[in-house]
Amino acid sequence: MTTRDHDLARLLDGIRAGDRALLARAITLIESKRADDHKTARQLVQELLPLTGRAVRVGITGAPGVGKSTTIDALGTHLTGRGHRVAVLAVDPSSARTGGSILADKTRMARLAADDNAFIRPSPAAGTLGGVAAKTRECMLLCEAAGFDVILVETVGTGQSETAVADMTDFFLALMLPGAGDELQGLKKGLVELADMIAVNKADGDNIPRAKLAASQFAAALHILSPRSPNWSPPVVTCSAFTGDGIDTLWSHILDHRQRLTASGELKGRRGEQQVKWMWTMLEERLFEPLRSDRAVKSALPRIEADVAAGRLAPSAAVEKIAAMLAQ
Ligand SMILES: Nc1nc2c(ncn2[C@@H]2O[C@H](COP(=O)(O)OP(=O)(O)OP(=O)(O)O)[C@@H](O)[C@H]2O)c(=O)[nH]1
Ligand SMILES: [Mg+2]
Repeated sequence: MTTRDHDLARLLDGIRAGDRALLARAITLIESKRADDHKTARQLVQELLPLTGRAVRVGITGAPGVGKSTTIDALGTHLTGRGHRVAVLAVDPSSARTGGSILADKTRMARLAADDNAFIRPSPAAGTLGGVAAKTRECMLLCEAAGFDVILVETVGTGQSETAVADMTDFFLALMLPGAGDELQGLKKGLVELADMIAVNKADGDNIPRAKLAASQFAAALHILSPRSPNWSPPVVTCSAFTGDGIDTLWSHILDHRQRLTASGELKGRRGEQQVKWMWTMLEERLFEPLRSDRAVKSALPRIEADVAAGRLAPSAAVEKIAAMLAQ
């Protein structure tokens, strides 16, 4: 047995036993940029695949500062209190996520961070969205294999990362602020097509009437748009991550959704489609890899781009040139 095989066996055993330290180490392997680690990471995911798929996967989005992390802390703690094991992951491709903001996340999720039945993993360091999302998805599988039965994935409210997270979760929750009337704050068509529930957060103190007003406006707006699923009309609720009001209702809607989509077979279909999409995303990443790693191509690209921009080189000729370099 090589050292690598030995490491793999140790990680597999550790994850199966629900060991969070070894889970964290396995995730580091998944996020590694070293080619030889990739192979071990693939083996790890493949081996653990039979233990995955049973968790409730929830994506949570919303504008910066809307209270995603605080809500995750409240919801997660509510769930661990009921015997669940909760893993929190993040997708943030802009992620020049510094130590500072990771620390900020841990303080926003102070209760969960100290909870033995929770596991928090910040977004992998910057990469392409496809890359970051693929890694998050693999982390999710490892967490499931380690016995976490609820996965909460936080993402910033930008269109592309929202789609990526909706593509890896069963339920997509959009958080909003009580400031009603502000052109229905980013209630963009795209988001409505993804959201399985809208929750107006910070419904506490003086905010309560404004939160209720916002909720009724969102409900009216949703009414005229066609929902994501034929089996589910997205509810609009209010909550407060501070007081905990409405947090249990979030969960009961998630369970209700799960029950209906399971009964209709839609959940199974959704997950199947997600698997296929995931395959394509990984294939694209894989095919693009030589472009990013081939030294000759990398050093030639700026010049080629400049030539194309200046009209000295036709785009089609540039493609030929690059393809020829890659084929060498
Ligand atoms: N009044 C009130 N404030 C809240 C509530 N939830 C969060 N906040 C505050 O809102 C601010 C942002 O909270 P976060 O949980 O960090 O928000 P976020 O959406 O995760 O922010 P980013 O990750 O930076 O996009 C913090 O100061 C929180 O204390 C709430 O329910 N009520
Ligand atoms: Mg946050």
